[in-house]
Amino acid sequence: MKKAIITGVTGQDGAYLTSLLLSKGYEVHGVKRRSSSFNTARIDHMYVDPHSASAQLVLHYGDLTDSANLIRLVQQIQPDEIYNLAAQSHVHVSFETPEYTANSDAIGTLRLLEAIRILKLEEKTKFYQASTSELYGKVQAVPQSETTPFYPRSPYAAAKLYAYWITVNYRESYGIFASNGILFNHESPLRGETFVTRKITRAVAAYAHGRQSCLFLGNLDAQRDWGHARDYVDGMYRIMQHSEASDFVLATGEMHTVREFVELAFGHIGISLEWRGEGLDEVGVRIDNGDIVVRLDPQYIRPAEVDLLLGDPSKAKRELGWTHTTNFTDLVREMMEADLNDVMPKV
Ligand code: NDP
Ligand code: GDR
Repeated sequence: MKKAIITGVTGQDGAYLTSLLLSKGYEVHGVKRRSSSFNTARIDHMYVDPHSASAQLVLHYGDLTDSANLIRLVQQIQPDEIYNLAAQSHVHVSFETPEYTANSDAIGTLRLLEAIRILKLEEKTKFYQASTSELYGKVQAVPQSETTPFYPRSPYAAAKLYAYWITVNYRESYGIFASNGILFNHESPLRGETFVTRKITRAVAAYAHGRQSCLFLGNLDAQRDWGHARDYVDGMYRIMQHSEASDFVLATGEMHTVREFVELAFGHIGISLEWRGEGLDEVGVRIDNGDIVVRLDPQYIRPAEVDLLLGDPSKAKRELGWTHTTNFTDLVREMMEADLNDVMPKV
């Protein structure tokens, strides 16, 4: 039985990846942070009493800012694979907490790679780094592939840039099977509530239920290549089973604006919108009755924005046989249905 460590097991991708690896017969060791309230809602249904012989998911306390803890866990578990998904993953929040973001997202990655090296597990333990399309930042070329130059635009992206290169460096220096997945935005009903897609689907569902009258957003013109998290964790797994360590873009190759996402979400509850006004005075208006249901709020505008991300996943398709299966319309529909029913799907 293969053993995998997943850092960030309580997050969106952690939940989908845990489900995938358990279905493949792995013993999964998830690293979760101590919290004053429960933070395991996304994975609770997969957890069985550790006293049971069928327990394949083990949870450990840990934190990417704590080297001793990470070394001890890697030593104790002796994993075949480590998926480093843990991060302060919110781009806007990283402008408020730049030092913490660097510590967890950049140095945290180094700490895990060092654990592999210190414990002499270079031959045994494969390493996956959750790299991101945010590395491309200020647009240098469209679409973006493994060879497009990086230009980070936030403390988050700058921290992830270090993590990307230290992963490459440990592969080249010590022969560790260490790969980067450069993943474009991926969403699901399990997406964190403050990322724009989930913020929109929750607000539109609350509107449908009469609990919220207006949705406040920032830059409606930002364009993203949005896929489904379920497809992307399958890509992570394939990256780790590939014959050699390398870096791969995972993306849909299709791009939409935040505005289109809003229109589709309202369309799902039978409401058509038109946009009136300009700049920060722009509003989204119901065509049938003239109610303003979307307004802009400058607090959601970032100090530096990433205007446009569009991925070219041809290398992943060619070498891993990976492609996305859920399109944009189906993604919005699935997220809307979950939020309208107020259920967190058991993935
Ligand atoms: P989430 O924000 O949903 O999950 C992040 C996870 O990291 C949570 O489990 C969180 O714990 C944990 N975490 C945060 N800080 C620490 C820390 N210091 N020590 C240990 N654990 C920590 O992110 P996603 O699941 O969406 O993304 C997974 C990874 O992929 C992240 O690294 C993200 O940056 C990256 N990524 C995501 C993309 C996306 O579109 N989703 C695209 C490209 C990259 P807790 O639950 O306690 O907060
Ligand atoms: P992103 O995702 O920054 O791409 O990072 P997010 O959903 O936060 O923003 C996408 C775009 O929407 C614009 N936007 C808003 N964003 C938020 N959060 N809230 C708003 O009210 C709002 N209004 C407009 C943003 O300005 C932005 O342009 C995500 C994270 O998962 C990262 O961890 C990951 O690395 C990248 O995707 C790829």
